[in-house]
Amino acid sequence: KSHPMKAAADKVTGALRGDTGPAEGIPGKPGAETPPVDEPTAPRGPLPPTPDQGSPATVSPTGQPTGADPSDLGQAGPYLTTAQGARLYETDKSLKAGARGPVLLQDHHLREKITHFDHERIPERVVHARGAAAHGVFQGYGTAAQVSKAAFLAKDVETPVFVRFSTVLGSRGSSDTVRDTRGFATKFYTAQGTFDLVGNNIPVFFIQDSIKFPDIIHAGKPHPDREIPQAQSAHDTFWDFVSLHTEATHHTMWNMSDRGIPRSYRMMEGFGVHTFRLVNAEGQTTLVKFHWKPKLGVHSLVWEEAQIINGMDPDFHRRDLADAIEAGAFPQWELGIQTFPDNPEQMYEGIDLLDPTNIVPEEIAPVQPIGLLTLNANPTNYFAETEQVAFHPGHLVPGIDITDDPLLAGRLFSYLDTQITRLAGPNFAQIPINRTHAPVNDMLRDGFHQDAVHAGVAPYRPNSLDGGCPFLAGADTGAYIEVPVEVPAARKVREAPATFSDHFSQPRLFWKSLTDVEREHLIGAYTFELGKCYEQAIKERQLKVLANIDPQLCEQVATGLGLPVPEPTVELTPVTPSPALSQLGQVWPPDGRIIGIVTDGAGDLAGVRSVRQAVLDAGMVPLVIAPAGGKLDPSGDPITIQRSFATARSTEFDAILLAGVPGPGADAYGARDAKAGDEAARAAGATDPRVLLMLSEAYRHGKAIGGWAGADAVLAAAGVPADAPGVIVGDGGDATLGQITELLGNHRVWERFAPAL
Ligand code: HDD
Repeated sequence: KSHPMKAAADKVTGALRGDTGPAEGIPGKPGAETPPVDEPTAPRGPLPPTPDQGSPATVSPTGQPTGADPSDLGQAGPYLTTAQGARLYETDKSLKAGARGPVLLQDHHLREKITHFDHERIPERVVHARGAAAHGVFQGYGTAAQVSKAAFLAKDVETPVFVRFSTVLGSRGSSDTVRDTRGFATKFYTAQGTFDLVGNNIPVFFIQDSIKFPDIIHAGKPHPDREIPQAQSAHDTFWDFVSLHTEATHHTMWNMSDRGIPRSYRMMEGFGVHTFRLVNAEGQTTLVKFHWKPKLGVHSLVWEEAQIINGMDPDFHRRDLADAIEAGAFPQWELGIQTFPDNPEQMYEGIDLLDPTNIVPEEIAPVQPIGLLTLNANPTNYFAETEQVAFHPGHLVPGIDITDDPLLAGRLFSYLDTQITRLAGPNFAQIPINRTHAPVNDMLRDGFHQDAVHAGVAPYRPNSLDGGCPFLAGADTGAYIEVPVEVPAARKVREAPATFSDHFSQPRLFWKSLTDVEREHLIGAYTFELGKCYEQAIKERQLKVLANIDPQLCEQVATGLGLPVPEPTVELTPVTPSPALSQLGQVWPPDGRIIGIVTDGAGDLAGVRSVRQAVLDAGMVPLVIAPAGGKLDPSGDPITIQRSFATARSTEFDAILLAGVPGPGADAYGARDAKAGDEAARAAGATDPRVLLMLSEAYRHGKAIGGWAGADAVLAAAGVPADAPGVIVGDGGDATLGQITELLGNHRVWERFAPAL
């Protein structure tokens, strides 16, 4: 049978056989004629994947109907079978010699079931083990055409994507809201091959050279003796390392800032970190830094809130992402680039672009939008997709190339290497989530978990037996060709350039660019984390690092630790603040924010109904909270209760509305809440303590609070001044909600945090 490639290949076999010089007619070689692109790249075997790697959208996590094809469901047929397809008559009882007798070794079904189960887990990622992911689409704006020939960046081209967010330090089962860097890894399934942008929510990195990656990770992970603490940097080995290794100062500072505890994956920026090199159709190159800008704004938790959530809902970010997508509130980010001329020095305004501990302020190199990312589908199966997805910074497409950033170099080795252990062999590119959407025609063969049944006898090139050799592509036929950059004559050395040695002026720039509230949070974080260290010498050494950033920062942390304030050892050079580094000062849409509506379940149901509708109309998510679960007004026009007083906690809500909760002196307990222990409180006419806790926390965490119908008394009982900023006691639901919505534009009521600075 003639292989589809054969005709095209025959054209060149003659030229190739025994020929070592440039072959006539081979694309990419000088003077070559261009054959049709698809012929030499025709796929073989079971690849390529389905047109869309998206989930079949069969089963919704909450059981919503998804219009699934029954054949896509977990249980596809009427009979349970073994892995070999033999139908089973019993799966709950082992094969025994008599009902009370010993279990028989010949029970193949028992052994197959248990053996498979025994091997269900694979090693977790050595870093970024905990994550959550979603499918989506990227749409190019076409604005990058001048600087990159990448086809997926062209105007209106839609490219399927899979994005995985993660924490770095914790194990797979750790908590979402720990203080840590967040991974933001995007797989673009482009027509020219897969492009992975494997970034973080922090634009700089701890180290300037990948050879130090094991050091920083060993220091950040739990102590090797007791394996504590889990998923956090508040311990001796982390601070020991970063205080000794001052190039980590900038990244550490971002971790201690509000960026280390994002409110949601949907509300964080992403950064490619390294400087990349783009190349356009004319072969001209431009250096760039990639940025993801969230449409919902950049928001964070406050520290106490993050800690409460660790216990209340360790899956907070994972749930938030999945719920938003399921509700149709698709999160969006704009991809943007900062562009710099590709000069031989690779410096911009005195900033070394190859040093990954540097940012370039947006004020001197604006971020120019080049496309839109929309996440619109949850994974169908966590293991198959989120756990098995394998990213790699070396997955590049024509138009995007790398620079000589020494941190990137080691990454280009590490990601492929780590997957071979994690995904058990070299064939993980065949796992559905990792399959490229471009036709594949490689000569990689065999190995563990080989899924393809490759035909032919000649997986080598040149050959004459298997229909000839596949063509090599050229620039005009879509080949990935590395930019032929000049490598300056040099000596072989283990050295860093002198420009890599300023470790303090960029952290100072960050500090100076923050508002007072953000600085206060940063001081609090340093004080907390260093306060958790046992070794005095480590705290003192880190204070010396802080003294080299800013005297005020150092002094405040030293005061919190009860330690003397050291003198700086470097000159504190002045910096020009970059307002873009602050998370405050911009107004964002309230879309998708979560509003808790608290009711006693008996009072103002009309108010609950109307405010609930108004929240929905404003594009936000209302959650009705009542003393017990079920429905309000079950026999009339029922309202579903989403949270009871037992399951609700302030941390889940961006704002709280009191829609009729009796204050002290009234009977605060609905008839359904008849716990014996509450009798005394009921007799005293107290408001439910869980409602009071919710209000006092929301107040302390700077959240908007609204209410009517007796709200004053409840607020007073919770210690919330009714005339405090961001507390609105009105007489009607809609007007109050309008004011709350406005407050949410700033994310929190910042005036309530009274900075001591
Ligand atoms: Fe890395 C995973 C981001 C430096 C070695 N890294 C990993 C993930 C993200 C990043 C988001 C998770 C991917 C996923 O969701 O599957 N890493 C970064 C960024 C870095 C960085 C933004 C600096 C700019 N990483 C870095 C260095 C090395 C690694 C210097 C090693 C020399 N990273 C890995 C890894 C991981 C990984 C060991 C673990 C699991 C994986 O790759 O697939 O290869």
